[in-house]
Amino acid sequence: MAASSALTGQDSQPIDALIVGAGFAGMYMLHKLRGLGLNSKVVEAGSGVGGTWYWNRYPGARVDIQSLEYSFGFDEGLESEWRWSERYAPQPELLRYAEHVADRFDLKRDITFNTRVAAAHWDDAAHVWNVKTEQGEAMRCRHLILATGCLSIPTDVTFPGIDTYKGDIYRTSRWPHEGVDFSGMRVGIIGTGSSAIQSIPIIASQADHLTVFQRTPNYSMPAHNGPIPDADFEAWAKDPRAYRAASKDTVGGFQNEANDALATDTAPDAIKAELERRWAWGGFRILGAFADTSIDPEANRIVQEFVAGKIREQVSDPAVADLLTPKDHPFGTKRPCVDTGYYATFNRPNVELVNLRAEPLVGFTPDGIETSAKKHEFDAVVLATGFDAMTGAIDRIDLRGVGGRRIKDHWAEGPRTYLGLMVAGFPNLFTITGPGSPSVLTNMINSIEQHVEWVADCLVSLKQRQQTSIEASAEAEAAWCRHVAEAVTPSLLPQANSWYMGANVPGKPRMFMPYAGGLNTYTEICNQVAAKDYEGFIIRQGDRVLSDSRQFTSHPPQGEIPEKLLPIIVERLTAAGLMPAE
Ligand code: N01
Repeated sequence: MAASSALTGQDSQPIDALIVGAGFAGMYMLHKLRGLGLNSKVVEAGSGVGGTWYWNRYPGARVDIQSLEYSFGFDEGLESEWRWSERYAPQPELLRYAEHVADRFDLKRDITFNTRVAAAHWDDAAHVWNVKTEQGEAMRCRHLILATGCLSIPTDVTFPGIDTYKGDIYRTSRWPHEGVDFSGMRVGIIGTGSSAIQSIPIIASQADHLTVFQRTPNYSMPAHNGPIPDADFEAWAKDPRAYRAASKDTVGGFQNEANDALATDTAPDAIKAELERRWAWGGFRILGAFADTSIDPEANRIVQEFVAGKIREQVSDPAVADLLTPKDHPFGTKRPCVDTGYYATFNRPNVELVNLRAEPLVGFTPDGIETSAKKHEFDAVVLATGFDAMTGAIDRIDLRGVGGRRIKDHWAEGPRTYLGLMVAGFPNLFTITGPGSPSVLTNMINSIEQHVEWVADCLVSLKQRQQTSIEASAEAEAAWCRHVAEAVTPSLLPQANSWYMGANVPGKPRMFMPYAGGLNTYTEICNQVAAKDYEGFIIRQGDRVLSDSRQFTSHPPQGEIPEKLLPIIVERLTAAGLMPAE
């Protein structure tokens, strides 16, 4: 198959690997490959490193996994010289950390900034990727590694009349580097996801008046942020290696005191005590309270009611508290938010909540926003309207594999991958934390480390054996997609209209994109696949097929499933056609 015409004609020697994106994934990938003697470069759309933490500079932006765990563990020197100031580091500190990593490992000399990849076409004759940037540069590489982030491309959402609006519009995900001071302003914000929930308390404290336009409320837990308690730091510092290993050996890639007990088997007083203890601890801790809340609707309702009670405790107007209480999705089926003072912000006299379900948004006017009930005047409007998650940054690239097949066509019914790492028909293309991997259901840094190390081992293996290409087989890809469905179907996760499901982007196929089987299970599967000589992959030397292991037979370890939950699980798997009916 000849190379597609648009991107041919380069004479230069291909580099070993081109990495797209200089967030945490791209930086570690570069460092790792460099250390292995592979000639690698990075292209990055922004003017600096940091990815998520480079772009999302809105007020209040901070991590929702504790910083002791949301940081690299691959280098003991890096680990020991960095001290986080707070349990949940704020965005400026995370960006400083990213800069520190780049400087410490001298990464910037191999990163081209302000450059966005527009197209990448596989040349089946030369076994290279021909890459073109929006800036007009052409590059050739043997391996193309997309470290483009799961939440990096904002949705295309727009509103009638938005171009007529005379005030300033800010997107949380594209916040001005110089910051924004809302003092004395009338501000409107659209959206009540994590970005809005973090920024609303701070904008409210600056602005004269803040109007929050809510379509769907979300669950949010208090961060109880502050300096890292000495006891926590000491537990970590005693043996960071063991601490990190323990974090990685969990479902979510962070330590969350997972409890085996079932809420439906626990006495009400004991349930309350457990939920109160976890609420007081803060953040995601409440997610691990009981083993059945993610599966059994009755158990989930117990936690929903507890959180609804907490919202009522914090919001003085019962009608506002009721509006802020989610009713359309089970607890934990959208990524819950972690806040600092979110609910109490609605007690401020300068904050107003507009329920867009009752008074739909009509559009923008030159002076502000119009709903079916009223015209609101604003000096500035903030859009916290979310991302084209998991696939947006990948399928916006004109990516073509064997025979010129476009990734958009391959993914027309939802993203299909093998292990969330590779796509059938797209040789030597790797996705870091791609769809089909645990990624956004986990502590991203631990998922990134696992992926980067797996990919690096794979490239070393190819090089040592003088192999030219590796490609997921169609059979293994299909088997993995089925397993991804099997992993999520027993849970309540598919019941929410979440961005995990692609539900926030009109026309996007509905499919649960991340792998819900847990980071620990997933890591074991990836290791088994590699140990079985890259089972499920087709490996070539030139045009000659060396190893054609099309099947994926590695089986995830079976955890203990409480007997009481088995009927629910069997019923859901059977209804989804993933288990034969008796
Ligand atoms: O985006 P979202 P986000 N009219 O999609 C609303 C991560 N993150 O940027 O739900 C009116 O959650 C939309 O309403 P609805 C985290 O994983 C992490 O806040 O579609 N409203 C929703 O309320 C998170 O889950 C942190 O009805 C419209 C909001 O906009 C993910 O990023 C911080 C609308 C979008 O919420 C995404 O969070 C921030 C319209 N036309 C983000 N279109 C940390 O804490 C959309 N909305 C680490």
